[in-house]
Amino acid sequence: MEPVNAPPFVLFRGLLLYAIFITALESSTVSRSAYFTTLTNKQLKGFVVKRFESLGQIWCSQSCLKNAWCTSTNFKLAPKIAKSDGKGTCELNKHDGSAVKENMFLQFEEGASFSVPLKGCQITDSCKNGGACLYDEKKQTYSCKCKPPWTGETCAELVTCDSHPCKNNATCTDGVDGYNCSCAPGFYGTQCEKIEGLSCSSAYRIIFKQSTTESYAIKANAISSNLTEFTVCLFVKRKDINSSHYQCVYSYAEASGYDIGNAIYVCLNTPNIEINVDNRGYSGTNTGVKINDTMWHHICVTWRSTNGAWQFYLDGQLQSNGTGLKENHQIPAGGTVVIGQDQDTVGGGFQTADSFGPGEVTEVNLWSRVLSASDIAAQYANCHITKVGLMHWWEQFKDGVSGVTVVKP
Ligand SMILES: [Ca+2]
Repeated sequence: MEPVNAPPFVLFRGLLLYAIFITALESSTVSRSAYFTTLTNKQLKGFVVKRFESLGQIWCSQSCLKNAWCTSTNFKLAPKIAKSDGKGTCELNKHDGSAVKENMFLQFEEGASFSVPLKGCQITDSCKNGGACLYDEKKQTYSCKCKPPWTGETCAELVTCDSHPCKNNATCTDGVDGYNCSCAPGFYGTQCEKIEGLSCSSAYRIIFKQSTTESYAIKANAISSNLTEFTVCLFVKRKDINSSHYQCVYSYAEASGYDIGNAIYVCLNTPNIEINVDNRGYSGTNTGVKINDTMWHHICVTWRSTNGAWQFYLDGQLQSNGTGLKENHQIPAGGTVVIGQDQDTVGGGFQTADSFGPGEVTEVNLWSRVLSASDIAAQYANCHITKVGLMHWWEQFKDGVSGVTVVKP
């Protein structure tokens, strides 16, 4: 994540458009300061909310700033008697843009001045060095969201290695143009915040230290209606590809009565990745695909009752497919999804030989439809998780973790 500098600060308010408009109309009488536009010998009539004696124009403008509703001021110098010293009458106005645009409300008034303050994101270059200006209409404040390596209220200060800007065990070096991160293997980006092969680096991840029945994420009642088709996708990283365990990374089981069966499973290591629907003790379907490195990978399995058609995608590409996998079957609703284990009973019956680890998992989602190839490619490339037909989603597993480490982005 880019650093966000959020100390909001107020400048004079108003709209630059008005200033341009007024300049064109009243060019001979316009004067501008850094932060507000002023028309001399003018007053806005009919919008005064508050009137009081003020020490001067500046104080009048500051009073306007202190009142969120104030949109402009009229200031009129007191008659030039002894020691008036710039004092005068301050009026705070409240109106919308049309009041100023329609010049009819602006009337000649000798010795008066009408001011529309400018502020925040309306002032060019409020945020330096490519920083984004975020305006809070309600609070009438703004803040800058700086681009690395810049920081500070207006993004004018350079971030240095002192603030540890480099992530994921990167090496940081200070330079004249700011810090420079040298990323550890598997990471990239200005701050090494991005993970190779894992577009969804903004989601939490769960780490399985080893193959054990104690480590999993679980969600009961994960599927709310019977499925005649589905897609399950996840990002997974193995840390030991020589493990002989089954490495079941996803299983769905429901209570309609079988001992060692899952309604859906995906196991990584059998020796190719194996998927199954309603297995009831039968062996699964060999996808012919395997993960034989320790990088992040994206997996999607699709299945359709019609013809029992299935597809297996790895890293956004269709790798294998087939038919005859539980043709005309319906997957019953109401069961439990476990990530990192094979279920031999609903929500339990875990065996170390079937468990996943060591490795990491993130963004495990299930849809009640067969996603298109482009949906799946977009998910792999940009972490675009389509909401259409989403049946269970990753955030729902956050409260169901056990024996794993949850890593926040
Ligand atoms: Ca088992």
